[in-house]
Amino acid sequence: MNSELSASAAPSKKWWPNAAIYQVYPRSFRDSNGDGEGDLRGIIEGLPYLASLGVDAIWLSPFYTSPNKDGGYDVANPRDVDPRFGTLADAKALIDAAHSHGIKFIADIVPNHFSSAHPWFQEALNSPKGSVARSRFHFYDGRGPNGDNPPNNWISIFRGPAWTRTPDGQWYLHLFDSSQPDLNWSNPDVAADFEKTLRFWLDLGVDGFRIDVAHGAVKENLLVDHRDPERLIDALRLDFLNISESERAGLLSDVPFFDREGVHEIYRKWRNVLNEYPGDRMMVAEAFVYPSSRAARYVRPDELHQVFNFNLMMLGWDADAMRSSIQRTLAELKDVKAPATWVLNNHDTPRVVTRIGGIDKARALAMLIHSLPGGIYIYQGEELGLPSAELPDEARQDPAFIRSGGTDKGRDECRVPIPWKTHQLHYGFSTHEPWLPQPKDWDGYAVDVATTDPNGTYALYKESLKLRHWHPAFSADSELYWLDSDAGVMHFVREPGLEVVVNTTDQPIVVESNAQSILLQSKEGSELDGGKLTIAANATIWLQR
Ligand code: ISL
Repeated sequence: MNSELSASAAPSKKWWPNAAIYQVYPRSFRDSNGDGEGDLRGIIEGLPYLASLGVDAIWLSPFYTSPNKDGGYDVANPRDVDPRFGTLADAKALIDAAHSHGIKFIADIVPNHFSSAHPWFQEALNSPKGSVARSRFHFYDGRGPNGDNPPNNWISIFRGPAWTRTPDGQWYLHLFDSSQPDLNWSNPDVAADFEKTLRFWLDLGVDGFRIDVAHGAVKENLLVDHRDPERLIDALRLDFLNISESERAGLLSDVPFFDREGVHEIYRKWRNVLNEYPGDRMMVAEAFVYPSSRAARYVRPDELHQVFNFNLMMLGWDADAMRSSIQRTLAELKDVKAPATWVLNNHDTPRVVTRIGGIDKARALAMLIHSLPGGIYIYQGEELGLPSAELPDEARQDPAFIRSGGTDKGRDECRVPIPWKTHQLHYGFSTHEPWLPQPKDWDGYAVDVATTDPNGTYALYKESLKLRHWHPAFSADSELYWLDSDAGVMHFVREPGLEVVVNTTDQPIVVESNAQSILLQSKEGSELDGGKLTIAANATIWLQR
């Protein structure tokens, strides 16, 4: 038997190490005022649903003042609410309402860039070269005759040049859309402003922050060309499969705008700010860095609390690959004594059902990650078994689609508004045409059906989250032991008392097991009899030992 300690630290009463955190994409969750876009009051209306599902916390993608060129990740005022989502009073009401349901609240914070509509950027445009106002961003003269060429050859993550020229001839850097100028963290105004933002939301009662592009705030070699900027962007995409592991490794081993040493200084300071506050506040980093051992550096004891682990999102339904990925993640995080996180999809990626190839595999995969040591993230609609939506190009709004000239379809397909009610206009999401069209065949996924179907994906998630709360095997210090298993199978134990078997093959498989009973299964059809477990094809089963 191969023993492996869980990545979790010592026994802990903290709320977040094992939490199930539900990501709300506010624009698409629920619309309370009939304008076709979700809003904060709509989320308040949806809280009983989330409480009944059993989530521990919600994380909201940005709802701050924004021209909304990149779904609110273009922030024009990080300390106010965009009118499309409501008011600051609504935000306070939502935080309080979540707390009254026993649900924690995590806000999103975007340190890599502001919106070009932010007063600082407007001031920079109206200030001379070399001014303090310009030094809050990355303004440089261009190269070549008259400075007509950008300062370097970097490509934006949404494609097209990473530099845009201003009327006086200087260029500014934007790793994302041209409406998202990158901030210059070597200007002390930037750090001071973000500290103000952290305190603003902490004072309002948030329990933590999700940090957008946490690995990007600090840049190096800003005036040096990259050897292959187009391919570098391919390598950075989570869903880009047309690249070999060795090519990806070569390109990602040194990205001049990501994972620079200076970012850690920022998060050590932020940690000190959070430590000043009462209660158990936390931060989770979106830090997609390579190799994955680098991610552990973001959760050293004096830095952030969690880092998203996107590794399983890049793997197919392959038992060996998933097992090694899980083992590697747990080992890497054990060194820094931070709990693992497990993520199957988010607002930037295809939905898991679509990516992995069907609902059976998606349910089995969910039960696999729900059984691992650490915290889980659930993206809204995942619990309904929603697939990615098909969309006509005219409907697409993602800057990744627009800037790539349509070669990149963008991320709108996973952002389509949630269906709440069967056979109702816009599935009860809104009384108005939703901002992205919903597919015609989503009646079967609607919340009202899902919550009454005992065999549905919602029921599976609800039962799994319930077990995670009461079964002692899910405590933070529970160990995980791998058992020997046949090809295509993962078999492990978490003490005390939980045995997990995953069958990734298309055939039922017989596995030896001395378990006493079946706790939960992703699919009907498994049987436990006289030391033998017959597990259905493409299924995960939890057993009581
Ligand atoms: O989705 C991607 C490419 O199309 C990723 O590379 C993604 O841009 C990257 O993970 C950073 O994502 C975050 O920051 C972006 C924002 O568009 C994403 O929605 C957000 O999750 C810029 O703020």
